[in-house]
Amino acid sequence: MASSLESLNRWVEDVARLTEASEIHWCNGSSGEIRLLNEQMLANGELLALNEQTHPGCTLHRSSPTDVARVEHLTFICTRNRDDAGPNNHWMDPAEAHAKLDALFAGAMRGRTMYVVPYCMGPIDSPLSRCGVEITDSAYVVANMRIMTRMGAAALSRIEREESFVKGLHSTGELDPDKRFIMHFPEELSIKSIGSGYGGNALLGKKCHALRIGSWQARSEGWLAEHMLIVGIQNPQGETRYIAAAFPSACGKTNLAMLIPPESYREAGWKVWTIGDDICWMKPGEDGQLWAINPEAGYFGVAPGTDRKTNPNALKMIQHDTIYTNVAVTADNQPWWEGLSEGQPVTDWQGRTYNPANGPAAHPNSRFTVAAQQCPSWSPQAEAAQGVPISAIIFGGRRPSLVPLVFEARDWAHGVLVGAAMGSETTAAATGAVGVLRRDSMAMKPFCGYNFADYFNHWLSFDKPGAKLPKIFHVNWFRKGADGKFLWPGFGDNIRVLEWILGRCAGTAGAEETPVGFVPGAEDLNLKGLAVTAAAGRDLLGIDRQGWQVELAAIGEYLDSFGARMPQRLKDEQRRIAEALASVPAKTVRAANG
Ligand code: GTP
Ligand code: SPV
Ligand code: MN
Repeated sequence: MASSLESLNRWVEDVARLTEASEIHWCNGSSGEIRLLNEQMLANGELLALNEQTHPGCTLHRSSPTDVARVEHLTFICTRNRDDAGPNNHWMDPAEAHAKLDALFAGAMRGRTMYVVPYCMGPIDSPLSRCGVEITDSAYVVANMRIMTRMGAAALSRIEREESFVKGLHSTGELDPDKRFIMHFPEELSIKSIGSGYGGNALLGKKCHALRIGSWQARSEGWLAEHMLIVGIQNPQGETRYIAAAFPSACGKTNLAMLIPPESYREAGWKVWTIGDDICWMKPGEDGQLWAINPEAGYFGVAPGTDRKTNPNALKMIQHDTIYTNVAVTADNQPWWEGLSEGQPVTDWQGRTYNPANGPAAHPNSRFTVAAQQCPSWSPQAEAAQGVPISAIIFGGRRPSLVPLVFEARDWAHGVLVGAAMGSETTAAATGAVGVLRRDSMAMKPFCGYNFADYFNHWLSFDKPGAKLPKIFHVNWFRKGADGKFLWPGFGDNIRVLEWILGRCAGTAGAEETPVGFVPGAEDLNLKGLAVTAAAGRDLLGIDRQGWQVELAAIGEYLDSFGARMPQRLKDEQRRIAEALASVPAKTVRAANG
């Protein structure tokens, strides 16, 4: 058997020949290496220094103004059989995709250094972790990968021991949106990305590997690769329970992962532990529970909206040794974005003198890159090789109307339908219109590397004898009133909803049974000290039967759009709920606790 190292060396040689890179740099991940790279980037303007007194070790990167977000229309899954990619993905024949991309990569690194970046997704000694190598001509990508993954010598030696690794080839190319493609070859465990230097398009360990290729590997190996945060909630008895939550891009994962509970909760002894803010890999353990790791080592978080009042942990975490991308700066060279209550922007994200007529000072999808361990609520369990056991899975999205603050699925199959039926308004994390409601199953619409129908089937398959599966819930922090304002305060107060969720898991919290699922009554949620009016409370927790009938019909159409591959089990579940909604409303039934 040819060793992984031989295959890696051969690939590196082939790529160097194709791209005509003038130099090859194997990254070892050392601090000396990154210091040198940073000095080079500061010298050539790829990075700009920020105020060293207020933000030691922080830098700013301004991307090309047309390269500021993921590009879903240019992202492809290239499987031999088109149906394996499914209607949820753009598809291209693998041979055609290779030919197209190789033509673009030919000579693309002329005069540039080609960095070979070995990385490990997940704790270096975890059986759940998987390795990859990214070849890139962007030093900015290397600097980000060093924060976001376990990058360098340790990853390389794991790769030497293992049979396979994911090959990711990246070049910024000409940063031309017309010559930009993000291609995935799950059958070959490889990725080719050209024409973008931005986030999920370029840091190939993240969405490309850990989700699109990862979800494919997960299906064949019996685990799940999900767009989920992982958070530990410690109750006043000192017990910590772990929750995984899938919200679409820019819908609150980072914020929930590091929330600070309100004072009354802190005084009572509640504490929050951050494991991950974007991606979760989980696998059934011998005990039947789902055990989860965060495959990432850092956070690539949304800057706008991050403030002392909303997310003080994040604000503290990004005070030093952070790479900022596309934020604005103040007169004394501090990073600034909309929603930050201190400071005034003088230079916008494109480096122009700030003028409100040009739009926001920071790009709405401006980001910070920071090591996970800098988070004040970072949990040492994030390094645990076996991961953490998941007690509850939460789905959620931006739903200005209809969907209540929280509800619980009856069982696993219903929960899978709740995830599959998720809808959310689009955000600035991807190019295109913002605020358009679309289905985003399990928050994986842009990230599932195969046919959603097969993916739902894979989810359903976890429900088998001996499984101790988490309960599944749905939340909506984004319900709006007639005045267009959010009805729910959100952020730290979301712990009130998590308390109910964990109470349901423990069998101690009450609920009302509705066709949509179990919903807390006003007396089941702790709303003490909140300015939520009784009317807002009714809106937040009520079920509008007529509205839900329309929703269920739309969900039925959505399931049908996947054709014969859609599992009958989910269609049955949809029909069961639609019929319950259409029947004469029974008197509210108080569900037994738990
Ligand atoms: P990605 O990194 O793109 O996957 O995003 P994310 O899901 O981690 O979203 P994030 O936590 O960064 O939040 C995105 C935006 O939503 C920010 O501007 C937040 O301020 C805002 N937000 C997060 N949580 C809440 C909440 O509970 N209520 C309200 N109203 N806004 C929130
Ligand atoms: C997202 O869009 O969901 C992100 C940012 O987390 S990116 O890395 O660009 O995918
Ligand atoms: Mn994300």
